Amino acid sequence: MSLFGKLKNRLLKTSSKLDEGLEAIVKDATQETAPVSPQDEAVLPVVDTSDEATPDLAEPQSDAAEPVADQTPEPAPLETVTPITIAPVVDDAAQPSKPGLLGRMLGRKVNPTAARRVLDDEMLEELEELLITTDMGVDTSMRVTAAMAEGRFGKKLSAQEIKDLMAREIARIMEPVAKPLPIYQKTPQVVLVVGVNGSGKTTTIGKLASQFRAAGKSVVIAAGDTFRAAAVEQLQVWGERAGVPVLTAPEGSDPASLAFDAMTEAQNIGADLLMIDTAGRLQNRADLMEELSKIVRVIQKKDPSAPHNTLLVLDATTGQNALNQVEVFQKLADVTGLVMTKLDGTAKGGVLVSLADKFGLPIHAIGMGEQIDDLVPFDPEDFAAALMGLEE
Ligand SMILES: Nc1nc2c(ncn2[C@@H]2O[C@H](COP(=O)(O)OP(=O)(O)O)[C@@H](O)[C@H]2O)c(=O)[nH]1
Ligand SMILES: [Mg+2]
Repeated sequence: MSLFGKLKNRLLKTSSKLDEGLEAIVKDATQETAPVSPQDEAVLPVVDTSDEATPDLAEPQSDAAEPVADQTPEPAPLETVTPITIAPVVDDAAQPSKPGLLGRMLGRKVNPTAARRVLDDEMLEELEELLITTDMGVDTSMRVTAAMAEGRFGKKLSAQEIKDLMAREIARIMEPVAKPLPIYQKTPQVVLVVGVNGSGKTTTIGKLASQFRAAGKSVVIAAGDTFRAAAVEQLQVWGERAGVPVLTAPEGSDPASLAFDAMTEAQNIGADLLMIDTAGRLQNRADLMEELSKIVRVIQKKDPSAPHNTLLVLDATTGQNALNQVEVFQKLADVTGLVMTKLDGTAKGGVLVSLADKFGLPIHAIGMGEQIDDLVPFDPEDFAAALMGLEE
């Protein structure tokens, strides 16, 4: 299955919620207002795909090669390495260079028989509320609806056209943050992984380690969540599967000293990447901050430029709460990028749009399930199209 197909299937909960809501909004008024006459449709080339719609979306996406220079200025990014080691190579090969998925979708013919409703304030408000139900947040929902309404007030729109227009705006919002995890020349590249308990840190490390390993990188994992024996075992399973050494310490021992040992080991064996798992208990912020900064301090004894990435892992099922978590973790650590997990099976997928809009932090990958392949690179067009339930 294509990556888009998979994404679309997994985002079904959010997209079908949007779908049903949209149909209801459009249908509602079709019943109230007079039936659409054929002339009405003819005058309304609402989905103006030809010129306006495509250019910005169809532009070649140079994200893959783009360094995150503004986030982490010190280490020089490798310009030759395509840092989408997290992208399943097979799927890419199956899809010849995409001339903008959305662009192609928006080029569809307008369906003259579809139910339509005149775009007015009331409908805008209903659309806004619909987006809010997917946890897109008030501000972002308003931004999306306002943008889609621009120049279309008083015109009749079908649910399909609204979806297309919204997808376009969502993709536009997310474009700037879609950046794969950058790979730096400096090795071992240290990736510190933070986030609340249960957000998916350990799983994400396992998936990333496997994918990096499959891409020929040597990886070392430090099982820094020493509070939970289960977390250590979980990582060991992933490590075994991927052939990646997992450094562990006895339950309850100091994660910083484990991180230091892991750094030493990674340097000794010339590893490309060191991924450090951490505990995510938030009951006591001061404790957590102290623990994270201690880890940072000790690895900086070995490499002052480390950690090169601090990934914040967020659970999509927590909805708008993810925004608070970003704020909190930005205070605790120098967050350089996000991974959002559990987008499969949640109706709250809109939260990712909200995050992109509000923080502008790079989104490196998204988790769509519990298997290795279920961590996929973040593609704004695919995501927007899948979120809105567009068909290719
Ligand atoms: N459905 C789904 N489950 C996930 C995903 N990522 C992690 N999980 C599950 O979420 C639970 C918590 O994950 P874990 O990695 O232990 O979280 P941690 O406490 O942050 O280390 C586990 O049962 C994982 O299998 C995802 O993308 N989709
Ligand atoms: Mg864990």
